[in-house]
Amino acid sequence: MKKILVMNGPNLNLLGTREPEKYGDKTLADVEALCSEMANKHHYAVDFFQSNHEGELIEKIHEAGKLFKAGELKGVVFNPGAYTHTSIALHDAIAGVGGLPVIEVHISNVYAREAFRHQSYVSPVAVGVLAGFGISGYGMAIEALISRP
Ligand code: CA2
Repeated sequence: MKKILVMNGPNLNLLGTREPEKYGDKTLADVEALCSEMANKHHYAVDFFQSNHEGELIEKIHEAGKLFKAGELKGVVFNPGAYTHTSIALHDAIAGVGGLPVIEVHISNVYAREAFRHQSYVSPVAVGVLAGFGISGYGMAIEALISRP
């Protein structure tokens, strides 16, 4: 079965434990279950990965690039957390693997928050961006990825 990689960056392992007013009360395990259900419905499998380390996220993108080229991966749904707003290295990793479709997801509407969250280094190398739909955004991103030719 072809795969979709769902990646989450720093602090998203804390989902559902604090700040429910910003990020809701669902946990990362709930996000994984939602993603698997959505993907399985369309006969795709999900590889789910979270890291608090920029280098590990970069290495996972490199690995995803290889799997995409081999025809084993449809693409990536990626919530880069705060690295969205800081990481030229993640931008370069996505650009560097060439052609890997990445959909950027944010649980909160980053454009309705602090100005420093309005800049994304990932958006210019993403095929699309979803923000502000809570964890449902992950499901929407999976459907968007699958509907791509
Ligand atoms: O809205 C999003 O999904 C964000 O990517 C979440 C990041 C934030 O830095 C981005 O600007 C927007 C923060 C993730 C931290 O998640 C926590 C969840 C619960 C409790 C504490 C942190």
